[in-house]
Amino acid sequence: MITLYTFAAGFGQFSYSPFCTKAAWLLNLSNVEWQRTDLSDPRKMPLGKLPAIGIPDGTIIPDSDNIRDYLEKQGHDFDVGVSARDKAASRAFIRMAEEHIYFHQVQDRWGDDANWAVIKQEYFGFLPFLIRGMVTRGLRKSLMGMLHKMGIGRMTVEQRLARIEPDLQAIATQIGDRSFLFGDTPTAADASLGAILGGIIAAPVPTPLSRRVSRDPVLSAYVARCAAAMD
Ligand SMILES: N[C@@H](CCC(=O)N[C@@H](CS)C(=O)NCC(=O)O)C(=O)O
Repeated sequence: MITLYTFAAGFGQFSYSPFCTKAAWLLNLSNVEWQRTDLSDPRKMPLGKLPAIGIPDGTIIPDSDNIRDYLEKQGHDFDVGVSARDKAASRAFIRMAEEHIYFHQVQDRWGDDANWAVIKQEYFGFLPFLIRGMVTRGLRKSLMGMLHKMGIGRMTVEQRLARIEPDLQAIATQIGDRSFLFGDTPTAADASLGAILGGIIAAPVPTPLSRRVSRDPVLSAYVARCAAAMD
């Protein structure tokens, strides 16, 4: 049996972390037997992050991309019927979601004071009260420093919305009148984009970005379809 090491469920999602949700969806699509183990501290994982899976020989495989690779090597094809050209586009959509759109979600959750007040409690409520404030202040400062260095943290909300808009339009155009990105059944790219857009919609306190996605009829219906197909 495979064990998925994941951050806890929250805000109506399989996990606070869209990468953990993506990994769970890939496992579901593969029809393998698996169980979840929730962790709050990923530092002992091979890459110091979640998700990771423990496979039957005892190896721990970190990173949702490596998890996909492992499942594919076990014989599962996530992209049945997807042409070579669409597989290339799929790779680009995954990267756009995971290396750009995702960080706007992080900025929304950790940078926005109203959301931070909720997630601080949700993510770190297990910490003893006496040290919680100090630990969470340090973590927030370090994450905001990273986003500042990336540039996202230097933008106004309006500039961030303008930056992400063409990405969202590209996704909506790709979906078009289909159920999923590359046809009427979910593929690997949907596990990634569905989880990341779902995480944005699930902001505990609505933000301009979460409203932009949740009010988009194509994107919000797509997120709902992904959740229904892969949960
Ligand atoms: N590329 C990784 C990204 C995983 C990732 O960024 N996980 C975050 C949660 S969404 C994490 O573990 N953060 C904890 C940390 O960096 O200390 C994947 O695809 O699995």
